[in-house]
Amino acid sequence: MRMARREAVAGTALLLGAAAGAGVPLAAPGRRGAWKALAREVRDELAWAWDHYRRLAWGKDEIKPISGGSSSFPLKNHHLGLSLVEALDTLWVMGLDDRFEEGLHWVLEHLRFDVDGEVSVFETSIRLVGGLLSAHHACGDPALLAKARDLADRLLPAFDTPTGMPWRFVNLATGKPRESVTSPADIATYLPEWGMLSLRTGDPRYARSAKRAAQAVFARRSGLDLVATQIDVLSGEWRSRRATVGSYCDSFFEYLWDGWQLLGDPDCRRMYQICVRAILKHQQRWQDGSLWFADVDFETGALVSSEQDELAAFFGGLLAQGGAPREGAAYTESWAKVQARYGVLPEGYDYATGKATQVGNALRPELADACFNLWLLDRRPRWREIARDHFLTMRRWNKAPFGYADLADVTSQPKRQADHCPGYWWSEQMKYYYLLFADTLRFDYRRNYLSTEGNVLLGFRRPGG
Ligand code: DMJ
Repeated sequence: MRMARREAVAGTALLLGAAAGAGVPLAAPGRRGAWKALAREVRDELAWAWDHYRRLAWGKDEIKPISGGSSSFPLKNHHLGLSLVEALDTLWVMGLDDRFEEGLHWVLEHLRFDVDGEVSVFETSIRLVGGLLSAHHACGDPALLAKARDLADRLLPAFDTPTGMPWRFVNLATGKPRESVTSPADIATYLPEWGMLSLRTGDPRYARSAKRAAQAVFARRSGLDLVATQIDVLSGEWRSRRATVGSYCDSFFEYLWDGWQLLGDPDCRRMYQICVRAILKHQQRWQDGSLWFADVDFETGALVSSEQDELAAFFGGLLAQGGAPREGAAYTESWAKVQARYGVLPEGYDYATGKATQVGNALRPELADACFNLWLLDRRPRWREIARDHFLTMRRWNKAPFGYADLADVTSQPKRQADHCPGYWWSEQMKYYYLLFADTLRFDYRRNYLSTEGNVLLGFRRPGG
């Protein structure tokens, strides 16, 4: 979509403000049009990337944005249109209706899950079950709900364990599970999607399995109320001692809160409060005026590591949602400082040494996710500004010939790209930016729910509906 001249100028002013780090009063009265112009720029980028995907990788899981090739995930050597499914509700909320319709058509005509191959239960659920459910929420087509249900039915055999915690992988055709040692995030990131499935189909098995799995992790917390990163779902024994808010545990905490927020389940709120109180007590660290969360031994609370996963950057938004807005804001500001320093966040950062420990960037959405959730709560312009910088630096560094790419090294000059675009790019940051900047009538800014993958399960407004 082309911008009118006035809007283009406003968009450029935003750009200059960010590039110069000039602290332009972007949210002052009268600048509303500038944010909307930026939203159009976000939409233009998504449409541009979709058109390349349409031409070069239609129905494939992931486009390779530098070479124009493709890669499969979550199955090996078989494609399920992952990026297409993840993009659907983003296209819809942006009003890219023709593209939404062509994607929907592909799903209805070509997407089948009867494949003799093994998938990660967690990744398949958050991305594909969630993507189909949010597309169903957008347009109401019952075939989308049927497909989400078919896929969840193929994942369900993984939950058949003595503890109720699911195996890590399952075969979509045979239901054969594999890998009993897995993480709290893999085990307990189901409730919102599977709760919605139960509500919409009337079949309680989905919500029941999801809740039982979350409760099983919670029941095994330590005396300090902390959980660790690895557990055996057959014996129920922990296989690690490291408590973290990053990778392996992140969305376990998120979905405890979400079970309350979306489904109104008070057990989930209680579990969330107990877990997060313990994190604030045992993992909170202040370094040079910045708040971080250390990895600690889950039974003694002793420091294990000061290295932070970029994945944990979402946690500021969650803290604020769960009733700790000061800590949520401070933690998000800590990550914003790292963003200001590197331009694009590195995958790993050590707050004690002030150095990047993993220099790649997998086109991550977490800081924009936190900004979105904080902004929904307090509407402070600061969150929009951090998200704006996230978008502009991503456009500067991650944009490749045929789409958006991971970075192999955020510290090199110039930053080095890698030939991969993850499916979540289509579902997460582009949607967070757009919703933050657009003030769209298609979204209810007061009553909504976005999943860990950015899938909108509540809050869409149909035009004229
Ligand atoms: C997404 O798939 C989800 O947000 C998940 O919970 C963890 N992070 C990736 C994106 O980085």
